[in-house]
Formats: sequence, structure tokens, C-alpha cells
Amino acid sequence: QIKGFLFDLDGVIANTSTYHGIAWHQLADELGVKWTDDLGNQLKGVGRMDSLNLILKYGHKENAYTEEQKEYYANKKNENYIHLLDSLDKSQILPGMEEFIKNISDHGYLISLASSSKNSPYVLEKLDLAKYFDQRVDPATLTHGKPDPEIYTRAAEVLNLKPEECIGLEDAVAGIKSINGSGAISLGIGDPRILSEADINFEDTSQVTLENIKKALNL
Ligand code: B16
Ligand code: MG
Repeated sequence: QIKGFLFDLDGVIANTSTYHGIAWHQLADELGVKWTDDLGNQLKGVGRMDSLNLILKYGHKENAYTEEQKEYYANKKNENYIHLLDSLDKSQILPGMEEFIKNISDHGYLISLASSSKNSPYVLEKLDLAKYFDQRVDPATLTHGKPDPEIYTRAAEVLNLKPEECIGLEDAVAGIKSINGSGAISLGIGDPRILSEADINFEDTSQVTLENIKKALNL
């Protein structure tokens, strides 16, 4: 029986994944690493330093910078990202997501946040959605980021639920792998060819309703 929902934030609740993409693209240009859609997809859902390391690896520059220089570049990306968040408001909540979150909350499902982003509390407040969340995982406390299962295992645990009693929602390949590893049911939002490992898939957020999920899972 499903008792809880575990939410990714960027690309699932709000279109902030676009802003992460813009900020990483800018940094890749500065580092002389060629930006591709494939690189962009690899970075989705992956934490800040892991993302920088992926970019450097992609550009065959994994040993080009000291840890201190990498800190500098990671901070620079974050400052750019936060700047892009200045204009963030409720209009950037993805179609149907506020209604969906409100509906599952009204139906008594427990809700937690499994975002890799250290900016997620700020983003949820800005979107006025923090009130719906019973718990959240602080990504700073994780040993391993997505695709490791730790964040989704913890997201169920903080609700006092087993992963098997939960559905995790993700727009990223790394995130689907993380959900699957935890034992929760994975719901992919986006291109099913990219998110092929998801248990169930919806092309976009407007299709994410309790009714459609129950139908897809034969519940
Ligand atoms: P920050 P999610 C992830 O959030 C983003 O998808 C990813 O692009 C970003 O690098 C990561 O958070 C870390 O974010 O630099 O703000 O701590 O998709 O897990 O909600
Ligand atoms: Mg995401």
C-alpha cells in the first residue's frame, strides 16, 4: 500500500532545472568544456561538486584544478544560479504540480523532499510550497549523492515509512537510479527514452495525478 511520496525538486516541482543548466553551461564555457545536451542530462539531479567533477571529466580536465580552485568554480556557479532565482515565483511551478501536491496532502499521504540542492529550502519557500512537506532530507548530511540510493532511502525513513510504501518522482536519470536502488517505486517525468529505467513514466507534469498514478500501477 502506498503511504508516501518522495519528491525531487528541480525539474519535477519547478522549472529550476533550466536555471541549473544555464549556470552550468556558463561555467563549462569558462572552463573550455564543450556543452552538449548529453552533458546537460548527465548533470541533472547530481549535486554541486559531483556536477563540476562530471564537467571536468567530460572535458578531459579532471586533474587540471586544485580542490581550492574547484571550490571557487562551484561557488561561482552557485552565485550565478542564485542570481537566476531572483525572479522565481509561483508562476514557475510546473503545470499541475501544486494541485497534485495539495491533493495528495489532503488525502493523507506523507510527503518528503529528496532534492540534491542545498538551495531547495529557499526555492520551496519562494514558491510557497514548503507548507505541504512533512519532512526533508538535508543533502549536506549525505555520504553519497544521486545516483546512490541514500537520499531516497532517507526520504522514506524520515517519514517512518518503508521505501516500498513510497513513490519517488524524478526528472533525472541519476534520480531514477537512486529511487530504484532504495526500493521505492520510481515515477519518471520526461522523455521515456531517457528515463527508461523508471517503473512508470509520464511525459510531463500535467499528467501527474493520483488517478493516473493508480491507473498506471493497477491500484
Ligand atoms: P545546488 P534536484 C539538483 O536538484 C539539480 O537537479 C542539479 O542540477 C544541481 O546541481 C543539484 O541539485 C545541486 O544543487 O548546487 O543548488 O546545491 O534535481 O535533486 O532537486
Ligand atoms: Mg531534478
